[in-house]
Amino acid sequence: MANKEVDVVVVGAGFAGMYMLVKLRELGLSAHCFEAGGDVGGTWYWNRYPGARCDIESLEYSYSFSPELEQEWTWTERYATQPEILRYARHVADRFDLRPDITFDTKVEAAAWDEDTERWTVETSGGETLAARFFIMATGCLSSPNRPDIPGLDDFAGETYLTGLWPHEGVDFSGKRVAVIGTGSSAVQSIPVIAREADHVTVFQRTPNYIVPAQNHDWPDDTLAEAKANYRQIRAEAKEETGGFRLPHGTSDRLVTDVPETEREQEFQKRWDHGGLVFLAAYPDEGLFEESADFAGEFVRRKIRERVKDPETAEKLCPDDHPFGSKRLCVDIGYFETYNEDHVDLVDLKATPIERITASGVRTTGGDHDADILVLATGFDAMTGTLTKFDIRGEGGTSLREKWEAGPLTYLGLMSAGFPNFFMLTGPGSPSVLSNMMVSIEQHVEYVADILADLQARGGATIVPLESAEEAWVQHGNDTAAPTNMMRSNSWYLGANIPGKPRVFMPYSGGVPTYRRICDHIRAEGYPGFAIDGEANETPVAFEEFADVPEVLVPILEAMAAEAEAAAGTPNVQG
Ligand code: NA7
Repeated sequence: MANKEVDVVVVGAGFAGMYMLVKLRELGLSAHCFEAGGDVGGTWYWNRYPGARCDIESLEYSYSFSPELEQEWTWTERYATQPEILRYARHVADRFDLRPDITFDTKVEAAAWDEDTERWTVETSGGETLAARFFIMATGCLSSPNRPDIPGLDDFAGETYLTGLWPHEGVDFSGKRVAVIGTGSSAVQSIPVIAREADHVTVFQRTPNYIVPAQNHDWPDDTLAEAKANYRQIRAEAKEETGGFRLPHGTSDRLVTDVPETEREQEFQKRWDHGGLVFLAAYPDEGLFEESADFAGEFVRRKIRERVKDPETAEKLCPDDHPFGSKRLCVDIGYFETYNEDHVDLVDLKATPIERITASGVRTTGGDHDADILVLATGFDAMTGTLTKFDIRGEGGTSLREKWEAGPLTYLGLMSAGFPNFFMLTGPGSPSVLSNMMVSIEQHVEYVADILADLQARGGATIVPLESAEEAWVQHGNDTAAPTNMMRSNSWYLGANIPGKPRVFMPYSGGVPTYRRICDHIRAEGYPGFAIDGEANETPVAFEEFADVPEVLVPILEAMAAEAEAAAGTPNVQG
């Protein structure tokens, strides 16, 4: 029996959960949020490893919903550090007085839909049972750190840390030999900072990554003043870009293969000098063909060879087994230069794989590497890892975990058939990790709030997607990702980093503006693909008609779709 009744239970007090609380209050709904951590901030509460910072510019990785908040908060650096982002999250919690509606250090353990009462019964680790009309997961996309299954991990006699679960009191590396496993974003950010303190650092690299410089700097006062005067414009521009962040250099309307070498080099150099993720998307075909991606790839490799003095180490650091842009592009501050230090070594796990962890360090087929501290920068069970940890049961006791055994099934990455009144903010099937999370969070939160307001207005009680709509959405997601290079690498977008995880492309790759237009269309048309109070709207939605394909790519994509259709022997709709 529930001992408390609310309109909405929200799980997670990161940026999605906090804004959801703000919107639910505006709607006059009672809501309670449960947060496993001791404070707000979500990913920025847990990921406190040295050097942690955002790879989206601070002026864009921030809430846009409150002009007053925009004006009163001042970001100090171009790419905000984790402590600064966490301060911002705390400021938001205080400013909007959110804490009374959040229970910290408490997990939601199970949630089940009760068909008779049309309520979710939610059980928490604190022993509470709540009845709620709506159940919203704001649990983030990268919130289940991956502790790798390396033999002997528990035998290590020194200290072991996961970057995604970093101790709040920090770690003292001075005088220590440190082994870092992994070379993704977290490792790229933390290694230069750890190396400044430690006696010796050995980096264990399985896959070299494409990495571009952040060109970070403090914000000059005049830039900040100008941004504060133009925030509406900044937000509007970001929302119209595929990734949800501004591209000051845009994307060429020509194919990279059609551009003369000198012009291409100048273009890449301009973006390199600008710094950060704008290096992506210089040319429209880069994301589609390996040969096209390789122009940028080769540019990055040349830069690595310039930055790393020892040619053998430089070669090991050069990515060559996946197309540029097919895995998350990393952004660095002095990463490659760290390998020029005498006390920093790189071990190429492709040549000498890890055999086991021993009491004294890491044993590879090439020998033993002693260490006092082991840092596991080994990433996350992304996008579905957290959602499937919970025991969530929908109609007829169906388990979400079981339903998703072969991969996540959602409509719009927002809801799942058979789970009424259950929402996932930035869930699998939405742009999420392929975008500026702040932009996608705000869009989802506002969309959910609109759905709840529409339900309220029509006196409705339940909303649930139709299986047919879910199938169509999953198909559309697969069709959209199919021609891209992202299908040609072992990335966490595909679950490839977690042994045994189904290889399914999880985020929606159609881009932020296209996705938003689809969502807005569905709302404007009276929710095709959903059943409201049991009344199904089966009007099909032609998702592919919303695609925003650069003109130069239209004939190419059409030809690729025709080829795929011929190969499959079935009609294939290609956006
Ligand atoms: P990532 O990008 O998933 O990186 C994890 C790294 O750890 C990557 O280099 C992996 O190699 C490596 N890894 C994982 N498991 C192992 C084992 N068992 N042995 C050796 N190496 C391993 O996670 P991050 O935390 O760095 O970044 C996640 C996102 O957070 C990032 O994109 C930003 O958006 C913020 P692999 O490449 O799989 O061969």
